[in-house]
Amino acid sequence: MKSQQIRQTFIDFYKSKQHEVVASAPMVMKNDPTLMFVNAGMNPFKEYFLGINESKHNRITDSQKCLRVSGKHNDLEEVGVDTYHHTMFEMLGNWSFGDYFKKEAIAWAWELLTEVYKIDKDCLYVTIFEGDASEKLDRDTEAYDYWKEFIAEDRILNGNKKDNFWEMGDQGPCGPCSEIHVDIRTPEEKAAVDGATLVNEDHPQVVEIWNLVFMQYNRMANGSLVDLPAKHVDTGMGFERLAMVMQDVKSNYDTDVFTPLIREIETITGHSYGKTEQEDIAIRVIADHVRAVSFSIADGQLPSNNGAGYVIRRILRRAIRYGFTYLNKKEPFIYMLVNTLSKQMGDAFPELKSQKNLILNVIKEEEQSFLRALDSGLVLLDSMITSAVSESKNTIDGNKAFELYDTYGFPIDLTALILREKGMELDEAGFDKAMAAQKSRSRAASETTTSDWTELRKDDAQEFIGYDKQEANVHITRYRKVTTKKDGDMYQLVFNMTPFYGESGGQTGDKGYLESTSGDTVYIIDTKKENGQTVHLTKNLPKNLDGSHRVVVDANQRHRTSSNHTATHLLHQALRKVLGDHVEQKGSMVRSASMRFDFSHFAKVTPEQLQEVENFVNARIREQLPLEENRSNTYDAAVEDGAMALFGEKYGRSAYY
Ligand code: ALA
Repeated sequence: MKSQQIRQTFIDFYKSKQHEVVASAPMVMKNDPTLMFVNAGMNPFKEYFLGINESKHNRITDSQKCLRVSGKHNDLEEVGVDTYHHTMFEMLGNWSFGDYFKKEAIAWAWELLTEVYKIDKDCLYVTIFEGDASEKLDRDTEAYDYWKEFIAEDRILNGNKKDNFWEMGDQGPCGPCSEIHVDIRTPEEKAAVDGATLVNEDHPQVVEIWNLVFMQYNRMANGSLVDLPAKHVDTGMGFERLAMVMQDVKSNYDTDVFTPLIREIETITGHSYGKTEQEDIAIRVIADHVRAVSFSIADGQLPSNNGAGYVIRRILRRAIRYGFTYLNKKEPFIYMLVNTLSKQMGDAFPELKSQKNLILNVIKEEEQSFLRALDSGLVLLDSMITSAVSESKNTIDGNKAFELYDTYGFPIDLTALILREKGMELDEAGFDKAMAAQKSRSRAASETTTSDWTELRKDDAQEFIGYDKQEANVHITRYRKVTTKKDGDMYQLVFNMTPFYGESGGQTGDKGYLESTSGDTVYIIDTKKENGQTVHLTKNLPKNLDGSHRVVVDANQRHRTSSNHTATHLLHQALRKVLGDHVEQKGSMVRSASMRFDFSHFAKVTPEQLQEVENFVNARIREQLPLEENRSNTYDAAVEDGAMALFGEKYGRSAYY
């Protein structure tokens, strides 16, 4: 089976089990401060697990683009070194929101693997959670009993909390899980060593392919577990690993997901895959990383100097650096792989086709500038070596090496390699110390502690009324404290309904105030959207949290901000008209006093074009177009009517449901 068909078979199977098929959400996370990137298929559905909002469909299936390069789930250092970890990968998933639970999840997983994909039962092992006394959690005998109906008991293995209790992050939804592992070694290898002893032991041919998570707890800020309002299923199958099994090869990189990229790398660099370990690692790193970077750019996250953009820049630099050192590529070449990638995956992920030119240009530009930095770094390192030699030293000071790394982005392993070649040494302890000091500085600066929500009115869902009203009498339904080094203590308040617009779509959140019946007033200094709810930020809590409060939006500010928001859309239209249809919005920041609009275009805009854009926008404003709203339109109908969907945006529920 080709990988396309493997993906489709999964989706079709769950469709036949009454699951709604949805598209992958963008890989770059918005509206969740705990995550930069989607690191598991369940992230976009977090609000349903926590019971904040209700999904229209209680069964969903998809193939979600994931990136595991930061935070709790981080595979970056393994990538390329082994043959089965990736930065970006697809997670095939099926979800039940308060509907079916362990029995069906297990039975269907088994049916799909053994009857549809026809994977040999003798290759399979499963694990169940063995329990954990410190958490007061029992062994998952329920899952054991369901598995027993399908698989010999000596193939059902106990797993500990690390492997068999899945958590999204330090806080949030979690639960025991049951993993399915495959053993694809040769019969001789299997005869020599029992596969059961290799499960979860980092063997490249005895790997986990699917994780069935039985979500039933919420991990609180103080580390305790509380029951979720309902029980859910969250499964994730590694698409590339499944392809390895189905295509009967021994490495993810030997499947048709990767071979076209690897052939192309061989052609461009003149190095063959399968010759030396170092070159193979470099080729795998590049084949993996070009996917991660391309998908991120398509989803609107360009490489930059901070936050998620910096993570992307580092991934790309890791690829450039492997090419530079082990494949001897001193000129940009990774961008050339984008054509192959877009051809191969563009049907399943059309954003790769429509954004191809942008992806290609951004990568090329990054390659050029990093190769230049590497060149300057080499010169600097050379002068460090010369001065060390003139002082008859054969060690380069760790602080200096750190400066090279920190200021010029020069990779430390490259410094070490060059020093070794010149018979010099690196003061590794000094480097590690400087690195640790910097990490602790930046950790302290960004440290945030978030308390759990205090629920005042558990059953009230939130309603947004801000399109029509800028004042309302509301109840506070929940609140919590957030403490950061920068802002000190702040409070987040959620109301049963709100006229406040939470920051989204580039528009900053509303400000205003809340007044209690006693006259006590607190200022609302910002409004954000988080996991599907609107959260109001205040410096203090109202003295009396119960009862009704009058909340008032700063109408002037909102008016100026929404005018600027409209202006971004006019500007977008003008740019496409004047510069061409290739212009895509790449981001925007809409405030009350100003707006910024980022867009893709490959030349400098001339003063004449700029004038034309300005004239177009001004003419539209003067036309005083009548306001025509169609709020309850579905996403598809809106696109049909000519609305423009922007890549990288998740359009509320309508994009999914
Ligand atoms: N959420 C589960 C995982 O990522 C399926 O492994």
